[in-house]
Amino acid sequence: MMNRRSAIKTVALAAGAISMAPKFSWAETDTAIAKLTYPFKVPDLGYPYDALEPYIDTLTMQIHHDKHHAAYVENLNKALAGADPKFQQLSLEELLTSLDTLPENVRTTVRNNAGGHFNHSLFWKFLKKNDGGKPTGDLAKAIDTAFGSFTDFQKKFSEAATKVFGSGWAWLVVDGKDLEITPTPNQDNPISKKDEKEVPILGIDVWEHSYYLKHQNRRPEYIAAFWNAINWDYVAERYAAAMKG
Ligand code: MN3
Repeated sequence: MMNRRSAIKTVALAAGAISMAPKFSWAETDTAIAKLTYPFKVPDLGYPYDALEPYIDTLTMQIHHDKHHAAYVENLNKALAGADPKFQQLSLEELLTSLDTLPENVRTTVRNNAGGHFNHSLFWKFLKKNDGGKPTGDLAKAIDTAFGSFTDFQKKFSEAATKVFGSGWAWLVVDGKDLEITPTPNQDNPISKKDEKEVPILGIDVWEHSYYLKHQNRRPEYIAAFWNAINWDYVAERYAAAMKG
C-alpha cells in the first residue's frame, strides 16, 4: 500500500510530467476557446439557430448545439470531477496536448469529450452564411499556392470530408507555414498529434448528427451546402494568427 509520502511523490512526478508535455502555442485569436478551464460550459452559438438556413437547417443547429455539444461538456466535467484536482486546472488546449499524461481511467473520456468540446466550440465560429463567398487576401493567395486554385481546394477538402470513414472531421491546417488538409477520427483534433504541429483554421464536422435530419445518408450534399456557410473572415483571422505563431 502506498504511504502518504510516496503518494505525494507520485503526485509531484505526475505534475512534473505535465509541465514537460510539449507546449503548444495557440494563436492569440483562439485564446478564448483554447484557454477555457473546468468547469466547462457550452458557449453561446453567437447567432440564431436559423442563421444558416437554407444551408444548415434550424433543427440540426439546435440539436447539434444544445444536445450533442452539451453532452460533450457534461461528460468532460463529470470525468474531471472524479479526477485529481490538478487535472481540473488544465486548459482545454493543455488537456488535448497532454492526453498521455492523464490517468488511464479518464484518458479516453477526456480525449473524446474535451475534443468534442473544443471541436464544436470552433465549429460554431467557422460558420456564417456567405452564399457562395470565397476567401480573400493572404488566405486566398495561400490556398492558391497550396492547392492550385480555390476550386481545387474545394474539391480536395470535400473529398477528404466525404472519405472520413464513420464519424470524424476534415480540417484545413497550418503546418509550419504550409496549408494542408487532414482528417481526424471521432472527436480528435489535429493539435493532439504528437509528430506534427498543426493549427486547425477550418474544420467540418462529418458526424451524422451534423447532417442526418436534413440530408439523411447524403453526406456529399451536406458538404456541398457547407461551402455556403463558412465564415471566411474568421478562417482568415486564424490563418494570420497561425502564420505569426
Ligand atoms: Mn458534432
